Amino acid sequence: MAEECNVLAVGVLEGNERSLARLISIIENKPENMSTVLPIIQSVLGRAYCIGFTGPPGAGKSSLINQVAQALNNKGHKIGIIAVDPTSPFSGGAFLGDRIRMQNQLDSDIFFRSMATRGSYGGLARATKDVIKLMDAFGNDFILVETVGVGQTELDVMQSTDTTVVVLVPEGGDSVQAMKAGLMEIADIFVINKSDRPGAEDVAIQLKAILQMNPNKQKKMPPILLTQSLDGLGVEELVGNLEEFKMRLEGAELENRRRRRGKNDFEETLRNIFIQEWRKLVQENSFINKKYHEAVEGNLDPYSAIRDIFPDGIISDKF
Ligand SMILES: Nc1nc2c(ncn2[C@@H]2O[C@H](COP(=O)(O)OP(=O)(O)OP(=O)(O)O)[C@@H](O)[C@H]2O)c(=O)[nH]1
Ligand SMILES: [Mg+2]
Repeated sequence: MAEECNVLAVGVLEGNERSLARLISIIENKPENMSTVLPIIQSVLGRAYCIGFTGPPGAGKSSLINQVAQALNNKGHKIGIIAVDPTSPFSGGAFLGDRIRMQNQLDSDIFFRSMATRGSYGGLARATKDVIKLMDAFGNDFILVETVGVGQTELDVMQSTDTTVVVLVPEGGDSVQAMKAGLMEIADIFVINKSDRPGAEDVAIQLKAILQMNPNKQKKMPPILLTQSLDGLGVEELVGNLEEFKMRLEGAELENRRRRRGKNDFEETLRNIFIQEWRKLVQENSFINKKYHEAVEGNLDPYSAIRDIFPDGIISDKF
C-alpha cells in the first residue's frame, strides 16, 4: 500500500487526475497513509487558496460554489471542489456533483469530490483536511469547500480554510438571531442567497445590526452580499470580494492563519499517533493494561494511573 501511495503521490504532483481520485479514496479509508504521502508533497503545499462555504441546508451553497468555480475558472484558474456530506435530506445533494461532472466532461479545469459522513465527526474533518492538501499538491489555484450547518465538523473544517463564506437565505431571519457565535466569528464574508425572494434586505439589515453589536476586534466588519445563485446575480461581486479579501490577507495575516493551522495540524497528528501507540501499549503490556482498567472502572483516578504507568523522565509528574 505504501508503494502504491508513493506512485500516486508523484502522479498527483504531476497533475494526474486519476492518481488524485484514487489517492483520495485511499486516504478517506486509511488516513494513516498520509504519513507516506505527505513527505512527497509537503514542499509544494500552500500554493492553493482555500475558501470554505458554510450555512444551513438548502441555502444554495452548491449552486453558489458552482457559479464561483466557473467564474474563477474563466479567469484561467484551476479549481478543486470538496463537498462535505452533501447528501442533506432537505435537497438533492447530487445537484452540484452532477453539474460539475457534466462540466468535467466538457474538459473544464474543475475537479469535484464529495466526502460522505462516515465514522466519527472528527474523522470526517480530518479526511477533509487531508483532501485539501492533496488538491493543493495537484496544483489547484483555488479549493472551494462546502459544509452544511454549524456543527463542530464545520467549525473544524473552516479552520483549515483561508477564507470563510457564510451563506444565509431571506427566510433565515430567525436563524440569524440564533446563529451560533462560532459561525459569526469565523465568517469573513456573508452572503444572503436566494435574494430573488422577499426579505433578503431585511436579513441583511438584521445581520448588520448584530455584527455591529458584537464587533470582532481582530477582524474588519465582514461584507454582506446578496446573490441569486441560480442565475448568477451577485456572483461577480462575490468573486471580487473574495479576490480583494485574498489580496488583503496575503502577507503577514495569511502567514499567521496558516501558522495557526500548522500548529493545530501538528498537535492533532501527535494526538492521533499517541493514542494509537497508547492503544498498542495497553494490548501488549499487562501492567499498563491493569492500571488502565483500574482507571476505566473508576478505581483509580486518571492522573494517578498515568503517574504509575509512565516512569519519571518520560513525562513530567508535575501535571
Ligand atoms: N429561488 C432561488 N432558489 C435557489 C437559489 N439558489 C439555489 N436555489 C435552489 O435551492 C435549492 C438548494 O440549492 P443547493 O445549491 O443544492 O443548496 P445547498 O445549500 O448546497 O444544499 P445542501 O447541500 O443540501 O445543504 C435548489 O433547489 C436550488 O435550485 C436562488 O438564488 N434562488
Ligand atoms: Mg450542497
